[in-house]
Amino acid sequence: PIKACIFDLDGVIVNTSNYHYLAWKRLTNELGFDITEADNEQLRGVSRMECLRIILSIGGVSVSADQLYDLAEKKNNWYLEYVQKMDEHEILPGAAEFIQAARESGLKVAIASASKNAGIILRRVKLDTVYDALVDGNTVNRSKPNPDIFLRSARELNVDPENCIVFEDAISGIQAAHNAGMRSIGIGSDIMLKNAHMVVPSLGVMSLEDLYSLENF
Ligand code: B16
Ligand code: MG
Repeated sequence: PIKACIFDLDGVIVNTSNYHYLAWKRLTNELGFDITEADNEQLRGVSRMECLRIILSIGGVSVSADQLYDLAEKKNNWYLEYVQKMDEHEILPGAAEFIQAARESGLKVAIASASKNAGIILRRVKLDTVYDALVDGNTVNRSKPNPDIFLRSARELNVDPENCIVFEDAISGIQAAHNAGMRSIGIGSDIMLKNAHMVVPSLGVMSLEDLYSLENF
């Protein structure tokens, strides 16, 4: 039986990826190169330091370990300026309603995000009271496709992995869910997320009935 839903944050509940993009772009411009939106797609669900490594390799730039840390902090400060301006209007269509419906039907809810800023974002959009557990980049080190973040979520909810459904927009996140022994629902393009058990363009078109149709998988 399905007992819990685990939601990724960026790309599933809010679109912070655009703010990550603007902040990374600013950093690369300072370093003398540029990144495209296609480059930004590679950064979905990837931890901050790993994103920085990917970006520097795109620009063919190498820096010392100290500089690496400073650059990541600089980007994060810019990113946080955008986040501070967020409010509940930035919740993706249907996300708040679906989470509430899931809870009302007795399912547990966790948010599992690679972001170290997940708590701040959830407060900004007023979704900080809708979950039973939050596992983020401050709690878990190994990033998706490693299953740690989802296994930790299941443990905090006191639900077995096989009874959890993961909602993810990143290929590595779908893989992490499967590595955790969980079923997955991809949010986005069904071509890109073809490995998921089900794909929907957004939570706005997802019903509890659709969710329970995964019981037999
Ligand atoms: P931070 P998610 C991820 O969020 C983003 O998709 C990814 O682009 C970002 O680098 C990562 O969080 C870390 O974010 O710099 O705020 O710690 O999709 O796992 O909710
Ligand atoms: Mg995501």
